[in-house]
Order: sequence, then structure tokens, then C-alpha cells
Amino acid sequence: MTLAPAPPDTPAHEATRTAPRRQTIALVGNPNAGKTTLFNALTGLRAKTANFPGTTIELRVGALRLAGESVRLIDMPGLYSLSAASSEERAALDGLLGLAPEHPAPTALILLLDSTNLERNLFLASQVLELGLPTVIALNMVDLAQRLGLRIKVAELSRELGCPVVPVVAKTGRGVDELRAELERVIARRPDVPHQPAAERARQLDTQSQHQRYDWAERVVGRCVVHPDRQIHGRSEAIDRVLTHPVVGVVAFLALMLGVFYLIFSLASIPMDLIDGVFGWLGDVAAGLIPAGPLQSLIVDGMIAGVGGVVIFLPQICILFFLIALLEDTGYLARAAFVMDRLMRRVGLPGKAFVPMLSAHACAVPAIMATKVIDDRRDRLVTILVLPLMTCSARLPVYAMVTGLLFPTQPLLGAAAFTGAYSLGILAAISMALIFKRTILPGQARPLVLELPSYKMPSLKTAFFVMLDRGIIFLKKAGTVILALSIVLWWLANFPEMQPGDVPAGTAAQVAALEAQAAALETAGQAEQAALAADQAADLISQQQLAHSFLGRLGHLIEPAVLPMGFDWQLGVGVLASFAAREVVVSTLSILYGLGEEGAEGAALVDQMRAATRPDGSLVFTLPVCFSLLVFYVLAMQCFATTAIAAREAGGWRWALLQLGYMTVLAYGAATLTYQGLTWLGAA
Ligand SMILES: Nc1nc2c(ncn2[C@@H]2O[C@H](COP(=O)(O)OP(=O)(O)OP(=O)(O)O)[C@@H](O)[C@H]2O)c(=O)[nH]1
Ligand SMILES: [Mg+2]
Repeated sequence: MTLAPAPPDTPAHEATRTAPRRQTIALVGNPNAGKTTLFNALTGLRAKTANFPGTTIELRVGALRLAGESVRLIDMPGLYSLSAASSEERAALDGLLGLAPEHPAPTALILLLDSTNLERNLFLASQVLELGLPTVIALNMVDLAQRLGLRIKVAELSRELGCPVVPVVAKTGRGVDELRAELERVIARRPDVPHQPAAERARQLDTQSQHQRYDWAERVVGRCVVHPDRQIHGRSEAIDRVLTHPVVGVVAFLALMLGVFYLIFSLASIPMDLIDGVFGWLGDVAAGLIPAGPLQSLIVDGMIAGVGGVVIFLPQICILFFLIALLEDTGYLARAAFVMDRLMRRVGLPGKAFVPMLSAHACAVPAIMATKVIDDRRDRLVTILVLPLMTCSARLPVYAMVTGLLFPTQPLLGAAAFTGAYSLGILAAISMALIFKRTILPGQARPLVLELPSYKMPSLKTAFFVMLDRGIIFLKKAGTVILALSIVLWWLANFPEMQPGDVPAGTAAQVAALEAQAAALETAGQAEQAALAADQAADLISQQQLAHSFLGRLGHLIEPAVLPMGFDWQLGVGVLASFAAREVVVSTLSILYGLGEEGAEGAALVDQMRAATRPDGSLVFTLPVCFSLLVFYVLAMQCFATTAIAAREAGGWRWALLQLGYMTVLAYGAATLTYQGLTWLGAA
């Protein structure tokens, strides 16, 4: 490695000599080598990691204490070489060379090498080392290397590369202290002569041909690594042949998702009952403390019922994210991406859309921001437009409510309905992408170039923290947006108050008859029958009150519009209210059916809903209605946050409005078709 002539002095270099500048260490390495995991281990932060190349797409800064000094540590996207191709590679390169506007140039490097992929990693190493920055090599994943039967001669490698090499296991923190010590040593040895800016050196890199670099990497590996065990490699290749098969791979993906949902259903019921119990108890306590009246109703029927109706789905959300995080860590998702890329490209979506599409299953907002990695503007627009069709976690409470109505005691059928809903979202996204590509945003999509990472044991700790983060986000939303909307909805459902004169004569007569019947039964000693009749009377009154309220009037106004989907006016109100945020439909229905069905006091929401009847006595939630409701919520765009982000990232409100419009029309049409079709088929 040649030393270049000293650079011309600039004011910046003068400053360097007089005052020691704050050290900045950048983490450089191949994609998926474990940079972010090491970054988290060194800084104590919790940046997103996954067993998938391309997880990090932006620079991220953390603080690190080294020898009593606070040092900046920058995590970067992965690089295969210093000739950057994609936008996230460019970001990493700029960060490394000190060209990123918001970040200072690194004064030292941690070059992370994946020890199970040393030869390929050394290609980048040969270029990075020529930049001449003080460098410590972290030889990561030595645990995996050991399992693969690889033995790496660390001292030999250090001699070949001309810098310290520290074996580490970033995931468990093994070797991280030694790495710190080595960093302290390297930093203490500040170069006396200001070195040439890395950017200038990078420009001189191409003197060595690629071939020479590959040859060098091969030679170094030949000298420093001893016998890889072929058998284990053979096994994971055999697994990959199955999992990336065009047909079997898709089936395996579906089966896996079915398994995940089945687990969610079977594991969540106990904590869900517990939460239900807690909110029931809270309601009872509040009802005991506060005298009956509007305030009691606000707190018990409005706030506690509204928030409780949503929070009950917390266990399902936690379990889902826990399982997905585990899955992400195994390396399976890269196989799924490979299988899906073929499908996606056929409809014109770029392979790079897979990761945003996957993360849209948590929330469309970060997913839309993650579309930055898609370089072609039209491809990016198409991806943004269809992303919210993926099932985000806000839809989960709605799915869970409907499947609970449909299949209360059959978890397998419930899981199948869930898988169906998820698949419908994906299918709709693919179809809409196809339509957009054929009409307003034509163009050819580029294939995904993706290496398949090696399989790894997932980390329970990582999964736990992912679950914690998602759970907290969900609870925060329940405690703020959902609570506020619950209060508004309660008020709309209770005011204006009904005066005796407002009750229609027919209903008044019915109520009077029921009350008389109750009194007669009471005197005859049939207490149970009497209570039933009294409940019916109370039901009639509260239903009247609801119909009389603002919400009731609004509901009746829009009822003709939702009728084709099989919805009654309460559901119509739920749908309308949930255009701000989808989960609101659950709290709306908790409030509406909770108020309207006094007799079912204390029963869980789904039980109350299952028993709900129309004025003619027929059940509200028949099979066609449930499926229509499910289809509507799979396809509808009901999230202000997403609309705002889509407008920003797509570069204009017209795109966000197009998205809102097409999704609403799609949801309405598909739900109507579902309801009418199932009714026609005679499903009850
Ligand atoms: N077995 C093992 N797994 C590790 C180790 N370090 C990281 N991993 C796993 O490797 C995967 C990739 O880790 P990340 O930290 O996301 O990798 P990255 O280099 O930041 O990846 P990009 O951001 O995509 O460039 C994750 O599943 C980690 O849990 C290690 O030392 N041993
Ligand atoms: Mg990363």
C-alpha cells in the first residue's frame, strides 16, 4: 500500500493540529456482517438489526466512551466495495469519506469482517485499508465460524492486513471489551502528520484491478483459514433449495405465516382474558365509586370501554412482533424475499420494494420512508401507492375482533382467516401495482440482487426488545388518540339527551308492556324471567337514546351508503370514525354495542356483538357481514399519519389523495361484492 503525498494545507487542517478534534469512528463492513449489532453493543442503543442485507439505510450516530473521552460512533449501511451503486451504498461511502454534510469525517475505523464469509469481505477490506485511516478489524461471528468448523488464525490475519484484529461475537458481546481496548490504543496513537483526506485516496483506488484484489483475498484466506466443514454448508444449501423453490417456497412461506397466526391465537387467549378481566374490574370499581349519571357513563362506557376494547389486543400484537423478530433473525426472510422477488418483478415492482413491503406489516409510515432505497422514481411511487394495503398492526384488533366473532372456539379457522386477510392485502397490492405500472407509471423493474445470509440462531433478547417497542407504541396510541376519540364518540352517542316526549309511541308501549310483564313475573316469584324482561325494556330505551343521539342521526344518515356492504348504522358509524385511525372502529363498537345492549353488561365485546340484533330481531353479525367487514378493513386507507407521510415522500398531495381515493373505492367495492356474493350463495 503506497503512501500518497501530503495534501495541501487548508484551514481545517490547521485546526486539526492545534486542538485535538473529537474522535469519530465509523463502522464499515459488508451488508449483514453485524455492524448494527456491534454498534448497539458498543453504545447501548437499540438500532434495528435483522439477518438481512440492507437493514440499515442511513447513517446513525451514537456516543461511546473510550479512555475517558467521548467518541462519536457512526453506524452505516453495508458496502460490498468502494464503488457505490445504490443510494444506501452511496450514503455509506459519503459517511466513510467525510462527504456526508451532517456528519464529520471519521478519524478512525472499525472494519467489521464476517468470519464466515471472509474472502468476500476481504475485497472491501483491501480497499478500505488503502484509505489509510487508523483501523481496528473486528472479526465478527466467530461463534458461527466455529460451528461451521472454520479455524481462523487471528495473529496471521493481523499480520497480513497490517492492523489489529479482534475476534468478536457482536450478538452476545463477547470480545467487545477487547475491541474497546484496541480502539483506545489506536486512537492514542494519533498520527503526527495530518493524513491525506480519505476522499482523495478513494479516487486513487483503481490502480489495483479487481482481479488482483480477489486474488489477494483468496491468498489471505488460504493462509489464515483452516478447513471449512463441507457438511454443514451442504445442509443449508439443501434447505435453501426447498425454501427458494418457485412453488414450494411460496407454499412454505404461507404455511409459516399460518403457523405464526395459529400460535398467536393459541397463546394470546390467556393474557387477553386477563386484560379483559382487569378492564371489567376497573369498570366495576369506577361504577362503584362514581354515582350513576353522565360522569359514570363517560368513564365506564366511554373511556374504560373504549380503551379496553383496543388494549385487549395487546398480547396478539406482542406475540406477532416477537415471532416476526425471531424469524427475521434466522435469515429466513432473505429466502422469502428471493421467492417473492420473482412474483413481484412479474408485476413490475422492484425487488428492493420487498423490505419496505415487509416492514409495512408493522406500520406503513416507516415503510414509506424506507422506500428511499428504490432508485427509480416511478418504481418508488408505485411502491408507496400500494404499501398501505399490507396488513399493519393497527388492523390487527379489527381482524381479531372479526375472527373472534366468526370462529370463537376454532383457532385453526381463525388463523386461516388471518392468513387470508394478510394474503388479500398482498394480492391487492400486487394487482394494484400491476395496474399502476400498466397505466400511469410505466417502466421495467430491476431484479433484486441479494445474497442469502447464513442461517442463525435467533436472539430472544433482540426479539424481546422489538416486542417491547411495538407494545409501547401500541399502548401510547391507545392512551392518546384512541382515548380522545373514545371520549368524543361517547359524547356524540349520549347527546342530545332523550326527553320522555321523544320516544315513539310504539316503543313506549312496548317498554310499558315489558315493564308490566316484569312486575307480574316478579310477584309470581320467577325472578330470572322478570330480570330478562326488565333487561329487554332497558335495552329498548338505550337503543332509542342511541338512535336519538348525534351519532345515531349521523349513522342513520349514512346507512343507505353502507347498506350494500351489509352494515347497519352502528357499523357505518364505526367505519366513518375509523378514517382517522383504523383501531377506532373497535372502540366505537365497544361504546355503541356496550351502550345499546344493557342486558349484556360485563360480557366481552365480541359476545355482546355476537348477540346484537337489528330492530327486526335478526342478528347483525352474520357470516356475510363479518367477511365483508374484514375485506373492507384489509383494503381501506384509514390512517391520517400514512396519508401525511405519503404526501411528503411522494412529493405531492395528489399522490396521497389518489391513494386514499383508490383504496376507499377498492374497499367499498370488494366489501359489497363479498357481502352480496355470500348472501346470494345463501351463507347465513
Ligand atoms: N451468530 C451471530 N450472529 C450475529 C453476530 N453479530 C450479528 N449477528 C446477527 O447477524 C444479523 C445481521 O446483523 P446486523 O447488525 O443487522 O448487520 P448489519 O451489518 O448492520 O447489516 P446491514 O445494516 O444490513 O448492512 C442479525 O441477525 C444479528 O443478530 C454474531 O457475532 N454472531
Ligand atoms: Mg445495520
